Amino acid sequence: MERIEIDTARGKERVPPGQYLVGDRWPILTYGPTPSVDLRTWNFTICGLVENPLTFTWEEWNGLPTVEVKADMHCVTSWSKLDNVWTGVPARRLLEMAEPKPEAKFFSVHCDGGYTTNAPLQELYEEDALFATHHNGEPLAPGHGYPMRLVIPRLYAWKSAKWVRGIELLAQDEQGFWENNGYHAYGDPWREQRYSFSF
Ligand SMILES: Nc1nc2c(c(=O)[nH]1)N[C@H]1C(S)=C(S)[C@@H](COP(=O)(O)O)O[C@H]1N2
Ligand SMILES: [Mo]
Repeated sequence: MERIEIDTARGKERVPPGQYLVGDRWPILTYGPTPSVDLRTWNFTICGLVENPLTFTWEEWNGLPTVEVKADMHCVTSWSKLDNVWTGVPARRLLEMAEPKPEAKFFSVHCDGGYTTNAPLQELYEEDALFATHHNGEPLAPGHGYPMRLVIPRLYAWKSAKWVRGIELLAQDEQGFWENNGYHAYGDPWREQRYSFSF
């Protein structure tokens, strides 16, 4: 397995402005109830502007190559959790298999429970973006996204969708749940892109 240790801050100050550290604690931040997931019917799809739309069963998903990524996590509500070790499928490997069309510039994420989020497609090519099944060597707890979540460490954690079931590649940006409710479309913690309005 490939192992990547990420300087999430990319040489900038490690903890972004306005954030505090939670130490070993790991808050659960979910809008609505924790969905219960049945692995026998679970699948994951990649669709939209791709040459090869793909669907994986849980068994197929577990046959894909994995990576281990050590990275920090920053929630827009101001907590940060450092040095998380995530294990899962590198997002860029998935894109290689699906072959995005040239006009694909954004993606939208769909989750059990109806949550959605969005970002530029470029974010999924970053070496630390992955679809994770494990955190610090343990399968994800139900509240943290079991069986699988997206992790995009360089953006605020609302982009790291839990219980993820699919991504759709798009030519135009399509706002997700929090983006439609006042959060920033992009969400860079070092630029404090918390909200799409200013006070
Ligand atoms: N499906 C789904 N994913 C989600 C959320 C959610 O409400 N539903 N909350 C987001 C927010 S706001 C944050 S900060 C992180 C928190 O992840 P955690 O609960 O594992 O700490 O999950 C993100 N992913
Ligand atoms: Mo959050």
